[in-house]
Amino acid sequence: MIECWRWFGPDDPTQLSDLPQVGATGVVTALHVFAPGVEWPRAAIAERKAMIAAAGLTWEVVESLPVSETIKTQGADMAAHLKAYKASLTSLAAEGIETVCYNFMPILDWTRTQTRAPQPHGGTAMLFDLPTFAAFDLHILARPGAAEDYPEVVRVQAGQVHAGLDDAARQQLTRTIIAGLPGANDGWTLDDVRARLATYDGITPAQLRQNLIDFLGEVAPHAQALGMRLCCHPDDPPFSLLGLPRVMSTTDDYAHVLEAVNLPSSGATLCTGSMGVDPFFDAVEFVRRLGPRIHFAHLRNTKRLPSPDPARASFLEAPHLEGDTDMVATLRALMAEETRRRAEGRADHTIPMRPDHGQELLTDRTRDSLPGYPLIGRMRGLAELRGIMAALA
Ligand code: DNO
Repeated sequence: MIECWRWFGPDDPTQLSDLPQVGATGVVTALHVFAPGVEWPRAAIAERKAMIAAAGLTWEVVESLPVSETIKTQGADMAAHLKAYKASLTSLAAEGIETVCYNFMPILDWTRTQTRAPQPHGGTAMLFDLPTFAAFDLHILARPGAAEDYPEVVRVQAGQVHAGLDDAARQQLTRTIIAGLPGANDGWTLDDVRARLATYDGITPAQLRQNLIDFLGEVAPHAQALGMRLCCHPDDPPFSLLGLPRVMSTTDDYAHVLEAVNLPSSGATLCTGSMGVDPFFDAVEFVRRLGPRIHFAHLRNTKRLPSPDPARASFLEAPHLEGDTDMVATLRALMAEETRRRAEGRADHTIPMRPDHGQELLTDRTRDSLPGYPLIGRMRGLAELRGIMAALA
């Protein structure tokens, strides 16, 4: 595996020059200043690449080259956005960057209800609590029709959660859900979300899946010709939120889309944390079925918590070896896939991975860090994963 680290660019509180000490050789980053739908200029890509190379590291994966809402909904400017997407791919390929992660989640990217929940060991972890999310949806966003999306027991608990929130707590929850997570929709307001929700009126899961297939039908052949690998990140969490369709939540979802656009350049990001929230998800089976098309791995762990809705779990971001995913079995499967690729003579036999997220531990709590992306917590995760990889090798 190529051991990578997500770095958010020059504003990231962790410096590139720190990364050789954490043990990573590869960098996962994006040009976050460009809005979805805007072409990334080749000069800006080259500048970022040089910055990374100057620290003795390699830019292994773009995460993300975001797919605009216009593309997801097939809105009016779609042709221009697709053109920009392909142009960005062309420039990335020209700079030698071949792996590009994206997601197809409507409106909200990854979602949590608490970013720093105190843990018994003294550090903090991120949390998704379904009744708290429902309190936001039903009582803060006050989305029309939201009540139909929750069983009564969830509505009752959501009412109790909401009654216990003061103004500051309501604002905090709103920020956490819609505007607070790195790489997501920094800075949206409730009204922005309401306006965007309206653009999904009438878009069923089947339609959104078709839109994803249409998007890939356009960009995957282009990526293939450039020798690139696109890898779709799963829905996080792997179920519908705010009444929106989500279509990349299960292994079957991936199998369907990768079959529909059956090119090596159309691949998957295996994210054990996102998909592992689903009690039926089996990471080893994912690798067995889709191994040749896995272009990137996010290794992190989640622990399901009791939830009043059996179809939508609450969960905690666990230490990397302590959640519901069997990390040893997952790495064994991924490393077997690498061996298979080597035997086949594939140039991309080594799969980039990164320790995804981490709990805030020790000095993380006194440093500035982005939610989910603390230095020490992720470094602990990477160290544990490296230990497993060394033992398996
Ligand atoms: C959260 C991340 C996501 C991910 C995007 C990929 O930490 O895993 O923000 O980067 O969904 O497009």
